[in-house]
Order: sequence, then structure tokens, then C-alpha cells
Amino acid sequence: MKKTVGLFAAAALVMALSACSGGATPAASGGAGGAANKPLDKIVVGFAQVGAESGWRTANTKDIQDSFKEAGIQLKFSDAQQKQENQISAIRSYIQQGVDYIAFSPVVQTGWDAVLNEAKAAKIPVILTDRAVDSKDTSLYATFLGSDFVLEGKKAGEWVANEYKSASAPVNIVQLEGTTGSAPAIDRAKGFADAIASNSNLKVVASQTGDFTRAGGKQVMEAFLKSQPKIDLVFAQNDDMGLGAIEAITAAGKVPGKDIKIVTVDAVHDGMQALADGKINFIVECSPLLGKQLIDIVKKLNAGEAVEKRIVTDETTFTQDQAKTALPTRKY
Ligand code: GYE
Repeated sequence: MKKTVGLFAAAALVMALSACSGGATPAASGGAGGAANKPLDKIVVGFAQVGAESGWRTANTKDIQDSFKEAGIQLKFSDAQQKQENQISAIRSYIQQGVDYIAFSPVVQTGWDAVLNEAKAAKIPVILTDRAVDSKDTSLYATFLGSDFVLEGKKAGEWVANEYKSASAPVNIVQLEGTTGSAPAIDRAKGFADAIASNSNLKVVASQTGDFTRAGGKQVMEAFLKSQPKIDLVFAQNDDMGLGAIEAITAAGKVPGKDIKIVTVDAVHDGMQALADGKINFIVECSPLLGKQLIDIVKKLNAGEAVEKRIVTDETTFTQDQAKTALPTRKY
């Protein structure tokens, strides 16, 4: 009799232990692997934006805010003024407030593992929008929604390679880089370099960051115009820096688009206008309209459905004629 009681107690203990260690699933938490199935108006998403550095960013912010309003999902929004530490504090504050999802556009690629692990420990799924992180542990985020920046740089470089395909003398290119360490700056430079490598006449003679801003592009271009005896083409990694370069080139008494050609990325309204006016020669599109897709991801995660780990945005390119046609109906 004594022995039977002992066995029973042991079995009960084993059952209790197993319930502690692995039995509990985070089904109702909305955490990784579980469907929260909340009504849409009860879902709260914290969005940590990079800043307001460019026309692209302004359009991206507006589209995200409009999309959340339309979907009836609550949005907490913060602007990090292009500083990683501000973004990290915004994310920590979202974790503390217990939001259901965190979305953010990482200003630079490195240095996110600690805060992403904190979100994971709190079972708050993270959605990367627009820019990537270099974390080896891909379980730290649910998905990455955004453009293929290497491809964008490649498209810009291919246009340049084609434009100068019969050049027999060196073509001097200057590059205005985006924010140092950001995914679009790293990847666009790579795609561009690969695409022009086929022609040894095409040379990047100077390359510096203008931080994706108009003022930055202008300032760096002014310095290039002073230090470089001959510049044939500017590759600006976004429209705003290209628009800043136009100001610097004009002030130096040269004609942008003719004396010095300009290729940019984004295709926001002011860039497209400059292309239509012949001041920019070619633009690779990068769409800031990520709001609808972000909402779809949130809805899927809420319903416990699988989402693709990488969602790439559809994009095109614009010549001057194509810009003239597209401008009247352009949304941003
Ligand atoms: O090209 C630039 C912005 O991350 C794709 O950031 C985005 C880039 C965009 O400041 O204009």
C-alpha cells in the first residue's frame, strides 16, 4: 500500500514538472507562434520611424499613418531623428507599454540584437519595414518588408553603363551616399559598383555621405565641385541628395542634367519633377507606400497565419518621358 502511494506521488510530480517546462503555449498572447485573434480595434502597434530626413520618409510616414487609420488599428508612432539610441528607447518603451506588435525601420543595420531579444522575451513580434538588420538570429523578427536595395543600385548602374557604352575616355562619377551603415546606403553602393564594373572607363572618383538629406547632398556636392577637376555624373543614393546636388551644380555655373548628369533613387514628387525638367537624367523607383502591406502582416499574425520572412516591394525605373507621363497621377 505504501509503495503504491509513493508511485502515485512520483507520477504526479513528473506531470507537474512537464506542465511547467513545455506544456504552456503562448496561444493567447499574440507572441511568436500563437494567434491572438483580437478584434482589430483592440490591436496596438508601436512604430519606431527613422526620422523625417527625406521626401521618401515623409511619404512613408503619411502612408503608414493613413493605412492604420483606414484599417482601424491603433498606432503609436515615434520619430527617432535618425539616431539609433532614440529608436532603441522607443522600442523599449513600446515593450514596457505591452503593445501587441512592434514595427520599425532600422536607421543602421548593426546593433539591434539586445533590444530585439527583449521584444522576443516579452513575446512581442517585430516587423522590420523598409530597412534590414544584420542579426544572425532571424527568429528575432517575424518578417522584413521592403525594397531590394542591391537591385536598385544595379538598375542605376546599368543605366550609366548603357549611357556611356561607347565612351572611349574615362567617365568620372561621384557618389552621394545615404546614411553611413544603413542598409540602403550599403546595398545601393554595392549594386551600383557591380553594374559599372563591366566598363573600366566608368570610375567612382569620390564618394561621401550626404545622410539622405537635401542639405547634406548640397554640401558634399559643393566640396566635390571644388576638389574634382572633372565630374561627368553624380549617382545620388536618393532624390533629396540629388536635388541638393542640383543646387550646388547650378551655383557653380554648370547645367545639371547636361554638363553633369544625375542619377538618383526614390522617385518622389520633387525628384520626378526635376527628371521631367531635365535636371535629373534617370531615377530608380523605391516605393515608400508600405502601409497596406504592413497592415496585412499585422492581420495575418493576429490570425495566427504564416507570413513570408521576406516581402519585397515591386518597383520600376523612370526616364524623362516616363516621368512626364507618371507625374500627374503620382501619389507622393
Ligand atoms: O531611399 C531615402 C530615405 O530607407 C529606402 O531612406 C529608405 C531610404 C530612402 O531617407 O530617401
